[in-house]
Amino acid sequence: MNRREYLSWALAAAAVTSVSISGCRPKGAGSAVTGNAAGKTYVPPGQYDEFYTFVSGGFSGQMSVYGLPSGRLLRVIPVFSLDPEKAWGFSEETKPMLETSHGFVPWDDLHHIESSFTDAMPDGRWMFANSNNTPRLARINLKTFRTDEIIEIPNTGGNHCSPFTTENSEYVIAATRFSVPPDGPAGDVPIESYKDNFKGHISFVSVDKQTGEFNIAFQLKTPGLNFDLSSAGKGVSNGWLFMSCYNSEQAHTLLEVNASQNDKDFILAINWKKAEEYFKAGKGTKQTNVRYAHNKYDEHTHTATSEIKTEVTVLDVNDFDDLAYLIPCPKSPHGTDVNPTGEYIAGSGKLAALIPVFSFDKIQKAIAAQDFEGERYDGIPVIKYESALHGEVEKPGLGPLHTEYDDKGNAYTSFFVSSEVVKWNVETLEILDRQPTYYSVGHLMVAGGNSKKPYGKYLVAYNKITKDRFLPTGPELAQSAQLFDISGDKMELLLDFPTIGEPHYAQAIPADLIRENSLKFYDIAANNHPHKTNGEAEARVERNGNEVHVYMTAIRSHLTPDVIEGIQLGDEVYFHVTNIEQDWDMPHGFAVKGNRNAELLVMPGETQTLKWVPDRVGILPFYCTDFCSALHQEMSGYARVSPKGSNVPLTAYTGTKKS
Ligand code: K7E
Ligand code: CUA
Repeated sequence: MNRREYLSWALAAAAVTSVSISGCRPKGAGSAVTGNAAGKTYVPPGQYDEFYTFVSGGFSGQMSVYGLPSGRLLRVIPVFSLDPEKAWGFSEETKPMLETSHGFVPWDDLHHIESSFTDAMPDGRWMFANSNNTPRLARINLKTFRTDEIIEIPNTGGNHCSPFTTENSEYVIAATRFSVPPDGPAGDVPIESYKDNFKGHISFVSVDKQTGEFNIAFQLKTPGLNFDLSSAGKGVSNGWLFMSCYNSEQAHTLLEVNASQNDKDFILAINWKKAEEYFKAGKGTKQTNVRYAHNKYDEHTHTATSEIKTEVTVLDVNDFDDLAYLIPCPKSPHGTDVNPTGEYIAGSGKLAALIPVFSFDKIQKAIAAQDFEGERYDGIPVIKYESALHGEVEKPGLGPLHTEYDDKGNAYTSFFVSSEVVKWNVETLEILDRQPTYYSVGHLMVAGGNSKKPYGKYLVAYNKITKDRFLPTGPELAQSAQLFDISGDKMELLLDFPTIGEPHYAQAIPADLIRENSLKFYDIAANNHPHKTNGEAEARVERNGNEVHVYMTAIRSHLTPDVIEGIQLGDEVYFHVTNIEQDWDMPHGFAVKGNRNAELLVMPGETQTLKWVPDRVGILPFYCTDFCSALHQEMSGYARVSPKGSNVPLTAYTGTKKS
């Protein structure tokens, strides 16, 4: 099929789908489950799920945590977003986490989640996440289910191709979605000079083995391609990296048409071990006109810091002859997914009518034999398609996006346009099964499906459209997840459940890997917060100019102090609340009437700060927002605000008034 034929075919197919879903319910839509499906997802009250699943929240900027197979929502973790429930981005301690070189950026578009790996298996330590809009990477600590670190990525416009990690999470890889001129004043160029001035950058962000701390080790500068998705080699292909690229036309306007001209775009194969060698040998160039924020949350001070960095080391792939190779890949590839052994790489051309599967062994042989096309692409050798190809999955469906693998040598590819998941054998490329999704599946996830030994058993399709699946909720309907049992020959639909925001990629981790290490409370003796209150005897108020600092403790069922007088209009009041409980699941909340930010939710052993600028004279009550005991309603107090210059002395107490 040529491009024109294909497009009309795809459009016709899409039209059929949309007619049927906006008209009447498609046949069998509601009854696609068999009798024992309920039993397979039923986790009786009081029992635990088998897997934790970490799901991207798309344009909500959050990450949500579900149990599998129940589909129970366990937690929503703010990452690139504000969360008034947890005061994320509102408390004084967490505000620095959302700082960037552009200033405070309280929102982003989180697409991909990848776990930290040891020996190509999830190790239950961290989750990594990307922000697509203002390019950043985050690290979420699986002991606390909190975002511990965010680093901004320079020379990058849209951090979509990210965060994909190497076999032992030596690096988290982040590549630019939009090629742009490098950061700095030289970026002021005519946009039509794209082909001369726009470049891609691939960042290698190292992860400290002990602490997890990020550091941008180096960047690779590439021709002006748009990087979409990536997968690091593992097993036989460890040391390599495969990234899908579109817009090989290097168009700068009307990409819908102009970036869909070429019959094939590329998968870029990078020898990252070589790149690391060159970097360590000092072959890179220091670029000193970049600015990027590096934000860290310290679990002992319970406080984040933000630092602007100004230097990055860049290696141009064209300065070396053995770093980068292009493999032609049909029609605007999206996912590029390496199988568990590391030998096969599935490409997914969004506009292609087949799935090309490349062989790592053949790629290596082609490189050794210089089996390249006559012309380089912007300096990079192009391996001949046939020389890299293991084979093609024929007529798999319409609009392939992503592929995951099971533990039995099978692959599962999502098809957006034809709304289905297709199972095929990686060796024989034979199609084994197809099941409809409701509707328009984007990413899919097999438990452990990007590791070297997938857990198999479950597949979750993450769908863009739900239409008639759930009760209507106005113009916007929830996006959805659909759980399939993949333990048999045929996939079996078990469950639909809504997601938080738009789901893209997800990771499932066996519950035992995380459960045992989950933190129960912060050790109060190790709390080094500068405004910690060591027990009720130290609770107090202090004035420093127009700043009033309240050193407050919380324990069932009172706040100390609970009577505060002497605050004046024009003051900035900082409530530093220390939860002095040392017991699991015993947070206390804090809110004061008229505060214009959020509540605090303070974990046992932790100190958090709420800034309050009173706007009126009077008595303004405050209280604990988390129903913590039978006398939770009594866990409250009063702040008295007087006019500026009033002679009411600053006092605070609980119980007996101090003289
Ligand atoms: Cu990973 Cu959703 Cu950004 Cu495909 S993308 S769907
Ligand atoms: Cu503490 Cu309610």
